[in-house]
Amino acid sequence: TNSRAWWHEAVVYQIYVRSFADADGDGLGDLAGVRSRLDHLESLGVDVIWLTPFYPSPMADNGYDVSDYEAVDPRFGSEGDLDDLIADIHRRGMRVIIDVVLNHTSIDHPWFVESRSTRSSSRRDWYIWRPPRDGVEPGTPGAEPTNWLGFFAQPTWTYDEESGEYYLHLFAPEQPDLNWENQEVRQALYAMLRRWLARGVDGFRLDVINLISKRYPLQDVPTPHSSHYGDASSQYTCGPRMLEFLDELRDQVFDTAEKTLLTVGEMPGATVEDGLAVTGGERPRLSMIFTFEHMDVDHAPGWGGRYEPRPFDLLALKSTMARWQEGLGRSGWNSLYFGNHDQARVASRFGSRSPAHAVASAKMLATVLHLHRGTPYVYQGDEIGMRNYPFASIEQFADIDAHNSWAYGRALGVLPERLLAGLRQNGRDNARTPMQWDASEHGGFTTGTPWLPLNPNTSEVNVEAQIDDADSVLAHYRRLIELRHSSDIVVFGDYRLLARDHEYLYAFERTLGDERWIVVANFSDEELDVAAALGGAVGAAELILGTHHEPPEGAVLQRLRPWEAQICRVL
Ligand code: TEU
Repeated sequence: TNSRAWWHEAVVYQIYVRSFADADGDGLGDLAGVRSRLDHLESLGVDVIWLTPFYPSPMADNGYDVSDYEAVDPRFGSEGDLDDLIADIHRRGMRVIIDVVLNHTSIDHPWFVESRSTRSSSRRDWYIWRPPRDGVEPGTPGAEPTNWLGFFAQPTWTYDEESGEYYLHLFAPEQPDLNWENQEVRQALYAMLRRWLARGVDGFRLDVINLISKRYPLQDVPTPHSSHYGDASSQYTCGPRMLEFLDELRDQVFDTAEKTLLTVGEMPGATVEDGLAVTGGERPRLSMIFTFEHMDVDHAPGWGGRYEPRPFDLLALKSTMARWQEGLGRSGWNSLYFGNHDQARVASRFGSRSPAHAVASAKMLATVLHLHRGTPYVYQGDEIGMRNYPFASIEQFADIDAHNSWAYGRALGVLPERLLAGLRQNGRDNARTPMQWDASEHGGFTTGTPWLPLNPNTSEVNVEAQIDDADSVLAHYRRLIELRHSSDIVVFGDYRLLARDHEYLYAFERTLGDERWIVVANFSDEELDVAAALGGAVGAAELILGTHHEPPEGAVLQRLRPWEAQICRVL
């Protein structure tokens, strides 16, 4: 590991601002709401708060379509609210990182408005414009400059009739990609980031930062026979100039800060080698990255697989986690997450199907995650065991990705029941229903009408019900965070996966100097014989922290009750 930085030991809490707490009663979370709930975060013990985009935006993608990088959308509050929030977070000894979307802007961003105004605009080249394909009527299917399918199940090109060209957008048409080849674009972004540093933020979460370098010349990709458009990820994932651009970012922005920053790059499709190149070496480019492999273990392979759910595969989860732990072990650094605003709730994905085990499995999943080597991220609501929403029809979804994927699937002839099943299981809105603070009608989230309904389980699953309960999921999260803060081995210990081929047991060891810890977790509704699974030889051990209130009968590392986890020190 490169030299010790504060963020190695930190735990980050992700706030999806529109769903966290609504102070003004318009049904949408806001910055004043976040400020009113800082007690919760402080008592949880987290070190860093990550705020998802609060900037002015037409909200085609809930704020990931930014029309002004340096202001606050009035729906989320005022400039003053933001400064007050940053000051309060700092006063409480926590840090704050903001979510910056550098791959694309909104179509309403002044840069794009100018770029699209005329072909000779001085900002034309700030985005990626191409003429229609020869011999096909512009604006009709097949006339796109390349046959790429975008992230939200749409072609990646939109025709601008006025100027007679197409612009590229890997996400929604409302999210045109910036042209990072143009150095004025890069300089404008760096200057903007430096101004945020001056405003006191402690780092950045960099949205899809590994998609900024496209492979030129842009070209067609193979297509499946069912479609005109194909997976083009090879054309822009960790592209040829990515490392060079990240070097610039580090040299011209991050390294100019007066403090050590936490920088975390979101990198769908990144490999372990990419992760090492970015977070390892003498001068790491970013503190850490978000990888996606472990989030695909219950998806069908390939493009769009997330809405063709597969049963959870523990063997796949263990081996992908271990590969990243080992791969980034010596030089790089991992981020650890099982959920965010783009993923279904982990308790519903990897936990027990049986309500009797809901609490145990939420605690167990947290135990497994937090005992890996890396910086853990807690997604809002996971600390109380929030679960998926029981969506019953496509109309109940708000997410652009849900609606586009539905339309795309219907056009290909996929049955509605199948599409709905996929969206119910893995749709992003599962994680976007409002935070459950108490058992009142709207969960204490808002006095108005929430933009997405509260999960009907709010009456049982909420912060108020858990806050004084030592057996709660919340109390267990507090203990896990405290454990990390008080034990170097949790932060820096080496990692080794045990019982790799066991179907229900997740077991690993952490070692630091003479110290050796073993973590075991039972991913099943049945009792599990750990001693047999580990092949006996562990020796005497003591329990440091377990998920279950009643201590294990007899010695630790012997039997695990359903969804039990034990963290043990080998004596
Ligand atoms: O996500 C990018 C991303 O790769 C996915 O998680 C994406 O949401 C998924 O593949 C869609 O099926 C980031 C943000 O976290 C996400 O909320 C934004 O929608 C996206 O970038 C565009 O800015």
